[in-house]
Amino acid sequence: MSRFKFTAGPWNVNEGVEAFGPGVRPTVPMEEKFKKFAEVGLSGVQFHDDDAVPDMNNMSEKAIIDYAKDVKAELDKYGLVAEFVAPRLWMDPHTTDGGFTSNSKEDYDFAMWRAKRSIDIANALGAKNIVLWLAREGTLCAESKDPVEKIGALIDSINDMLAYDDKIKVLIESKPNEPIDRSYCGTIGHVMAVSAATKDPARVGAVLESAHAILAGLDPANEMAFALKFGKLGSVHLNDQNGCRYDQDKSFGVESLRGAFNQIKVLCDHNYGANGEMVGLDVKAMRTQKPEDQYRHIQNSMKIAMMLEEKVAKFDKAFQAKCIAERNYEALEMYVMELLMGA
Ligand code: GLO
Ligand code: MG
Repeated sequence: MSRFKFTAGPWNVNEGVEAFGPGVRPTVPMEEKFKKFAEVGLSGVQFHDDDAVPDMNNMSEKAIIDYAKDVKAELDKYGLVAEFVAPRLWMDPHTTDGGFTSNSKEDYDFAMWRAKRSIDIANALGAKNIVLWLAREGTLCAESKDPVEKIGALIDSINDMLAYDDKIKVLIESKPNEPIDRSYCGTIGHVMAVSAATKDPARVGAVLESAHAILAGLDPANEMAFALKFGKLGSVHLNDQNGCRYDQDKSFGVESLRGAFNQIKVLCDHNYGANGEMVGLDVKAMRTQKPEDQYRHIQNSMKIAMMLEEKVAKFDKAFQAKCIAERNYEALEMYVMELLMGA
């Protein structure tokens, strides 16, 4: 049994499309994903706005809400909750140059329309959070935008979301690059600063994804800790990453077991989840994986997280205190290694 409630997004079960090759697995219908998510032990689902309401660009505001209500009924059927809704502002032609920081007023308005519809969809699904993964908010050509002005535009857009709904929380998912070259919210520190500059900082928090911290050259557990200190860690995307390259979304813990242990440790030590926060697994199956067993990466990630929870429960705090008192960090480090290796 875990202390955490785990979630994943429909995009975490996919066809295996990448930049150098097409899909290799058949598309799985949404309801089938819900059914499987429940079977493998997830508590909830994370959504992009158009995962929930695929044709939303061509629908009225009322039709979007009605459609989302039907999705909610399907979630109920499988005993799942909706964790968040994220406007997918990286696929549409209107967001080629970003949305909230686009140089085009029309594109900015489109992004705001999607953000507000995301809030409507979140309310229909019973989700308390909007997630902003700011995929294209930044530059491909550094001189194409005034970064000071654009960070202001991002803050304005969040203020507009907060004004649209007086309960919704906005969580920014930091990432330093990809698909954009230079992003405006690369780390948790950036997210905290943006949060503090909004009209209601208590409703603007962060999502920390392990791989994104590694891409920024930072330690995921330390990044989580930073947001936890400010009471602003609204969600996490656990996964793993083999160094600084494209965003890999590997199963949690498969590259750095000690790094993964420290993520679970900081979450446990600081009672993450006590206010309803969930643990998202933003993991991708290898392209080699066959459709018959294409939920395995989610199951593995959850299992590793739970095994690490047990390691955290076993962690000998008295021995840690002794090592700290004697300033014998070599002994403490070896203790952690033995704990993880089962020696
Ligand atoms: C990609 C992100 C992405 C988001 C998701 C939710 O790098 O991690 O998977 O988490 O779109 O907004
Ligand atoms: Mg993510």
